[in-house]
Amino acid sequence: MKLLIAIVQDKDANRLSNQFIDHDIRATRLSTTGGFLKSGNTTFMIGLEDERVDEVLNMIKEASHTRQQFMTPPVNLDAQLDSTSAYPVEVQVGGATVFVMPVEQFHQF
Ligand code: 2BA
Repeated sequence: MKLLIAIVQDKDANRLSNQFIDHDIRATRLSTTGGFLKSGNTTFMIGLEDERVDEVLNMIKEASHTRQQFMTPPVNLDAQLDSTSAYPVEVQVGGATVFVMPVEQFHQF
C-alpha cells in the first residue's frame, strides 16, 4: 500500500476530487497554504493499493495545470537600510507536487 500526498492548485481541486469519487479512490482533502506564495492550495492524502498508483498519478497529471502567478516580495521598511522597491515577480506554479510513500500499516476501526 502507498500514501500519495498531492499538492494541487485550488482551481484544479474540485475536478480532481470528483474524479476520485467517480473512480472509487478514497482521499482526504486538506486546505493548505504554500510556503512561498502564502496563498491557498489543496493537499490530497490518498491511501491506495500499489497497483493503482500509476492510474492515480495520471489522473492528477491530467487534472493539474501549470499557471503563472505574480507575487510581491516583502518591502523592507527600515529607513536606515537601502530599500529597494518591491516589484511583483512572476512565478510558475506547477501543476501538482506529489509524494509517494510506503505505508507500513493501515487500520480502520
Ligand atoms: P508555494 O510554496 O506557494 O510555491 C509556489 C511556487 O513558487 C512554486 O511552484 C515555485 O514555482 C515557486 N517557488 C517556491 N519556492 C520558491 C523560492 N524559494 N524561490 C523562487 N520560487 C519559488 P511549485 O514548485 O509548483 O509548488 C507549488 C506548491 O507545492 C508550493 O506552493 C508548496 O505548497 C508545494 N510544494 C512544492 N514543493 C514542495 C516540497 N518540496 N515540499 C513540500 N511542499 C512543496
